[in-house]
Amino acid sequence: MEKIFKNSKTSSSSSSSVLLNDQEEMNKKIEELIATLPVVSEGSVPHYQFKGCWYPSFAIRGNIAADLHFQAQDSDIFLASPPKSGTTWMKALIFSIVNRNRYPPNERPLLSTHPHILIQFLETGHYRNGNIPENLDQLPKPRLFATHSHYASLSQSIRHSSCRIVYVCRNRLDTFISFFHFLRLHEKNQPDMDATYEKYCRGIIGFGPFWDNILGYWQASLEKPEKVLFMKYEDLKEDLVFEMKRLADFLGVPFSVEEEEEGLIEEISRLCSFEILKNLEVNRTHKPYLEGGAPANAFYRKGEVGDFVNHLDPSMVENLMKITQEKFAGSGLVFKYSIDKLQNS
Ligand code: PAP
Repeated sequence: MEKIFKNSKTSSSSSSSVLLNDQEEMNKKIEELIATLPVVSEGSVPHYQFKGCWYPSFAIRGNIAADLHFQAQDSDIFLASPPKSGTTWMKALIFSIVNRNRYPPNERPLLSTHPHILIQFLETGHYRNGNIPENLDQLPKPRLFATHSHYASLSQSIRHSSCRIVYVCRNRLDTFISFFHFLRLHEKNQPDMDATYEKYCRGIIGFGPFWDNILGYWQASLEKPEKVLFMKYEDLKEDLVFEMKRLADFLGVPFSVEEEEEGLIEEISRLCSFEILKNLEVNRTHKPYLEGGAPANAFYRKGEVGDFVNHLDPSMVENLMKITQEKFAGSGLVFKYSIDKLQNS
């Protein structure tokens, strides 16, 4: 079991109300703050706890920088998700829905650009390594961003502006298996299934604990449905057209009757499908999609609901189901573990 170290210099893990615009000052502030955070150093990379969320070392500086610098605009759209929950798919869908009238079908940017480039993460993209980006104001409106952070750890301007947040999550068993395979694909030291599972169940995993990640957005979606749309991977798999209409309505760009009749929803859903995206040249390569990022093809594995049965033994399934049920008790949250049998929990 890992030791969690807490530096006792200060307990400052809250965001500053003063925005930092100077890179040198930013670097100093980040290092000062990091020195105060609880850290778990065992495993593939150290994890730091900031505002209740565990950040892998490659994301913590970017997250703090975004927290101290990013200013949301009312028209911004955020995609939030725990890792391995359908982020890549939702990036493709959101980008395509919002920009559907900007490009003819054969010039859709998705055909030549990785979804993770079209909508970049704040913490590992725009603010990568704590760098202050220069071009945020020049991004086309609405600006599209992504984050794996918890709702409670989003900067105040994101939570309190009128920007919209789409949240996608997935049943915990498939998410775990997807995560484990992702680590196996690109970690130098091959991860051990039991050790990874144990950390996952304790919540000390990138952007975990998963229950806080999910419950924060679930609660926000119930309190502010005009601000947070809560979606599930399994629902997308089951009825994509229905979910795409729900998404477009929420984003304020509903599909018109003419668009529906022309088959535009089906055209976009096909373009964003696992089979099409996975086989595009830009997504097939083993090269990182972004300098220092994971290989472009690591985001497409099987894309199925229920694959966990092929990898987890029954006691692991039972234990994770039990944790999920306990953590989500009373919330009204239910997940599907198999599309065919509609087995809920
Ligand atoms: P990220 O958090 O690192 O960005 P994310 O995209 O959320 O990863 O999750 C990857 C999972 O989504 C993979 O699931 P699997 O390991 O169980 O196969 C990946 O295959 C799946 N995925 C990616 N694109 C699609 C898509 N277009 N349709 C359905 N599933 C997809």
